[in-house]
Amino acid sequence: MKDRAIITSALPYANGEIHLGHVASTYLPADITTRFLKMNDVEAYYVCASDDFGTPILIQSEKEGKTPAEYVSYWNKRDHEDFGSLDIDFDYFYRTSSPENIAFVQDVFKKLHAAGYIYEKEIIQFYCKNDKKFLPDRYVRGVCPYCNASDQYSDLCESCGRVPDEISDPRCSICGIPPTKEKTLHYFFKLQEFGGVLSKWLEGNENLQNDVKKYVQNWIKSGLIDWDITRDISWGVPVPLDSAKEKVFYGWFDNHLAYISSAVKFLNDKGIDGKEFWNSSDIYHFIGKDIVYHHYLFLPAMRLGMNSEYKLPDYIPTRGHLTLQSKKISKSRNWYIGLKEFLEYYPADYLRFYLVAINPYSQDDLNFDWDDFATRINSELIGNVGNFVNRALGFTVKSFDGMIPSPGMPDEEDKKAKEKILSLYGVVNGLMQENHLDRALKKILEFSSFFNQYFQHKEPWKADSDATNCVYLSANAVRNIAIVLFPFVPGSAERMWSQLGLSGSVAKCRWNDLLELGVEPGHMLGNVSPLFSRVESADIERHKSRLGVHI
Ligand code: B3M
Ligand code: ZN
Repeated sequence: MKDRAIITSALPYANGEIHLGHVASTYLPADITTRFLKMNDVEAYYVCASDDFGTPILIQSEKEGKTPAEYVSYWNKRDHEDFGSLDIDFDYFYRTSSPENIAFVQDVFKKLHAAGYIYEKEIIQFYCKNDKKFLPDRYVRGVCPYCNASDQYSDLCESCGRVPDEISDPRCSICGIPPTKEKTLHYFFKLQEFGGVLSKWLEGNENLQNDVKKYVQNWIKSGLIDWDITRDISWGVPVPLDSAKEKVFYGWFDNHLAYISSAVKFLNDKGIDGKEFWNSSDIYHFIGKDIVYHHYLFLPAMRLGMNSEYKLPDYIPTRGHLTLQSKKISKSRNWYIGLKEFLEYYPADYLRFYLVAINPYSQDDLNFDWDDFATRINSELIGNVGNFVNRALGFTVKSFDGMIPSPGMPDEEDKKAKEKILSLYGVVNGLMQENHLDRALKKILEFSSFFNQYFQHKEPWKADSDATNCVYLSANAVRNIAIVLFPFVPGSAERMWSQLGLSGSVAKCRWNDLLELGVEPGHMLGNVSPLFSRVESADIERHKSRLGVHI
C-alpha cells in the first residue's frame, strides 16, 4: 500500500437518475475503500465525474428540447446530490465535458497519432434513410456475432460482454427499419498491436482479480481488433484534425480519460502537482463487470500508447450486477428503485449496510431482496450491533450515572474480551486491503455478537457481579465498533461516537486507534438513545407492491 491513492468509480452517464443497481458494484465499495485508506494515513482522493458525451444523451436531450450541455448539466448536479445523500463522499465530482478533459483528450489523441497508433480508414457505416443520420453504437440493435444473443446494441453485447466487430441483423433503434450502408472516414486506434504488452501487464499485476484476468487473456488470445474511435455526431470531443471537421470521439475514447483530467485538475487546484501525484499513487478504478473490456483493454492500451505518461491502474475492482427481487433491473419496466426514493424511506446506512453485506468481491451477481433487506437490518444491524451498543451504554448510564468505572481484577472472560478488542485491527485490516468488504463487515458483526454474549454472560446487573470490567471493556468495544464501522455506515458510527461522549469526530480517527482502549475510567458518556428503528414488514409489503407497476 502506497501512502497516496486515487480512487475512481465508473462514471455515471449524465442521463437519468441513479438507482440501486449503480450504487452496489462501484460507488459504495469505492467510497468505503477511500474512507478506509484515509483512516490508514493514505493521502487518498476519490474522484468521479459525469459521463456527458455519447449518442444516447444526444438523443434524449433532443427529445426533451434542451441543448445537450443543458441536459448533462442538470444530471451532473442531480447525480452528485443523490450520491451525497447516500454519504458517497467524492473529493471531486467533475464532468467529461469539462474544458480540461476536452483539452486532455485531444492531447492524448495527438500523442497516440504521433506515435503511429492512429490511422484513418474509410468505413461503411450504418445509415438510416428515414432518420437521415449515421447510426453509430446504440443507434443500432441486432444479434451478437459472438454469442448469438438477440437485441444487443452494436457497441456492446450485454450477454457475453464483448464489443462486436459488426452486429448481425441490424435495425435502426429509433425507427426499427434495417439501415443502409454509407461510406464515411473514421479514425482507428491500433489495439491489435497491444495484445502482447497488455497480456504482459495483466500477468504482472497481482492485484487484479484472477478470474477477470483469465477471460481477458482469452480475449487477447483470440485476437484483438483495431478500435474505431470517432463518430459522425454533433455531441462529443471534437477530433483535433483539419481532415476530421464535424467528427467527434467515441464516448469510450474520452470518458475514462476524465479519471485523469479530473484528478489532475482537482490536485493542481489544491496546489499539488497532479501528474506527479497520479504517478506516485496507487490507482484504483472500481467498475461493474459489464465494462471489463473497456477497462482491461482500451484504457490500459491507451496509457501504454502514451509511454505510460500516466501510470496504469493497480486495482480494477470488478463486481457483478444487482438484480432486484431476482429479476434484471429495467427502468422501462419500472423494475428498479431510484436512490432518491429509497432514501425517502430508509436511512442511508441501512442501504449501505445491506449492499455491502450481500456484495462479494467477485463478478457474481447480487440480489436486492426486500424481505432479506428487512431481515438483515433488523437482525444484524439492529439486533446485533444496535442492541449491543445500546445495552452497554444504557447500562452504564443506569448503573454508573454514565461514568466509566475503574476496572477491578479481570477474570478469564474479561481477559478474552480485552484480547478481542485489541485484535480487531488485525482481523479486519487485511480483508479491507484485499477488497473483501463483505467479509470484513462479517467479522465486525462477529465481534459485536461476541460482545453481546460476553455482556449477557457477565450479568453485570446482578448485585454480586463485578460489573466494572464488563462496563469498561464493553464501552471500549463500542468505541472500536464505531471506528471500524465508520467506512461502512459513517452516519451511525458518528452517532455511536457522540453517545460515547468522545471528543471530535470518528471521521478523524485512525485505524491505529483500534489498538488502544481509548475510553478511560472516569470518562462520561454522552446522551444515550437507541441508534436505529426497525424495518416494518407492512412497509416492506408496500415497497414490493410498487415494483413493476407502471405509473
Ligand atoms: N458511463 C457507464 C457504464 O457503462 C459508463 C462508465 C464509464 S467509465 C469511464 O457503466
Ligand atoms: Zn431509423
